[in-house]
Amino acid sequence: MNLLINNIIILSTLLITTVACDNSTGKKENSNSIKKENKVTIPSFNSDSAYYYIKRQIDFGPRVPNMSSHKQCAKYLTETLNRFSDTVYIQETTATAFDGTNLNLINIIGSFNPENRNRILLAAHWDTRPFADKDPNPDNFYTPIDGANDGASGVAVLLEIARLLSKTHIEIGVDIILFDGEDYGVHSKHENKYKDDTWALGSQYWSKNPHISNYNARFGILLDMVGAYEATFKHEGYSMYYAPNIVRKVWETARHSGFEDYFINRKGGFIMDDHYYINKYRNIPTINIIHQEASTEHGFFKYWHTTEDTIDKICKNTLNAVGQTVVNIIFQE
Ligand code: AHN
Ligand code: ZN
Repeated sequence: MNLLINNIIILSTLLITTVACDNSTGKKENSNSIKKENKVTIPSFNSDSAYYYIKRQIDFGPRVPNMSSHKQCAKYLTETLNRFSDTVYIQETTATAFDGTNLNLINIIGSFNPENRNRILLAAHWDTRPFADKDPNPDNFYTPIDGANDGASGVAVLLEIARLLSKTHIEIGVDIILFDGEDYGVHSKHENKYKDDTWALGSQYWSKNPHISNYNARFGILLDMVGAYEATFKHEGYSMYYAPNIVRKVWETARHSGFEDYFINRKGGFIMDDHYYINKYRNIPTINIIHQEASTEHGFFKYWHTTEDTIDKICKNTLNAVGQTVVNIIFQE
């Protein structure tokens, strides 16, 4: 029964692989080549490009499930990942929200070297919150948000990484998963605001029904709110519980790359997010790079779940710190 609902479309196959192996020198490289490269140059993350990918998402309007702007953005993300990766999978499903709304969700997955069993999973949520329930103005409590930071920033960093990977030959398998329905969690003014499992609906579905049965990866990295000015990333609770070695590895790499002002070696809170379900249901040790700060009531960045989560709050240096750190992780594996 599940398989009928689990509507997976494989967009491109091996044909794309050969084309995607064009490297930056313009020479065609055979993916079956036994010649080993001994010098690997780590590509430079381009934060202008990542910023542009945020702008493109914002321009569709709020990416709230069931809205036309959501559908249009899904098409854009699918086409973009299809240009950069070897294979794109679209996973469509429906889920019931906390208020009974039936949501049409789309998880979008771009895979590099799909045949390699040695893989890394990178993820972010692409949907945006349907209501600004943390807005200082109560008139906005039911207004959808732009989600420049909360949503678009993580996706943009992953699209830029996909672009870089399309120009570089790598051996390792990489899956970029854009989850839907992360931010439809229970409204803070709702009668039952501590209802379980109302967040991260797309990743709950994927974790129980991965795009490839028995899907596995060595580890996973989730990006959430990675674009604000003066962002601070602390050791998130579930990440430390399920994947302490990955947290240490990533924070260490960030420090060696010169980003210790962003990646702080301090304990953060436990955040219910996509990585929780990947750990719980798929047993893939997955961490969350998420902006947490002590100065706000909710512990997130100042404009979290407000109508002010807009592109003017995005800082290219922050995008670069996160993007280059993740690129360095991929290339040191
Ligand atoms: C909770 O507030 C329970 N989780 C936050 C996860 C989240 C929302 N990330 C972005 N938006
Ligand atoms: Zn959110």
